[in-house]
Amino acid sequence: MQLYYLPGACSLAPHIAIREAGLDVKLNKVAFGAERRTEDGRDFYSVNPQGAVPTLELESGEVLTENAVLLQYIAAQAPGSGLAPSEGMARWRLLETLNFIATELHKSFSPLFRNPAPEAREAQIKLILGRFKLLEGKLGDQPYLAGDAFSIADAYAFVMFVWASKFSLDLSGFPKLTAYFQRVKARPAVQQSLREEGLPTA
Ligand SMILES: N[C@@H](CCC(=O)N[C@@H](CS)C(=O)NCC(=O)O)C(=O)O
Repeated sequence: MQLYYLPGACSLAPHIAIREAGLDVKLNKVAFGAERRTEDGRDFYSVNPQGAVPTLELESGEVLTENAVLLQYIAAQAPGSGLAPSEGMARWRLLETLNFIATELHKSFSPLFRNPAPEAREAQIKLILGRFKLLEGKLGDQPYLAGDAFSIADAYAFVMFVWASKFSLDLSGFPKLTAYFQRVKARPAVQQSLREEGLPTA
């Protein structure tokens, strides 16, 4: 399969999940400029009409979009990896957390990428910090969001941490969450993904 990505964007989540699962992938870095071009020079809109990453092209040629769906697809390709509980309440809790990250956290960062005026920025950061507090509540005293094992929800949550660092958000009020993000960051698959995207690993 082929993952279309932009370094440090939300496509880092499926990238991490693929590395955690040990699946084969061709990484295709998309250039976001006046046009959007794949690494091999194609118009990215011809692959995904939305022009957004992550986009996953399967061996069959089918194209899958929407991060929370891609992550579940990747977990399903490696059932032994434990990246997603496949049954019981644990499965529904994982889907709940994935959806929370996608709709409440991920999208609340979007205005920050558009360089808002200082007041709007402050208000948005307050909103985001409130959502990190909720995420910390979901984590509780567990090592990972779904319990003892790393899951696709952790891959997605980690991107939110990368963005929090990018925008210098103060997460010091969330000690459990920051310790958790450091735990995720130390994982070999996460380190590999960061290196492959040319992002800081320390
Ligand atoms: N609904 C999509 C949104 C993905 C998304 O927001 N991707 C961003 C990068 S993190 C992007 O490519 N934005 C460019 C654009 O939408 O024009 C998903 O959940 O995967």
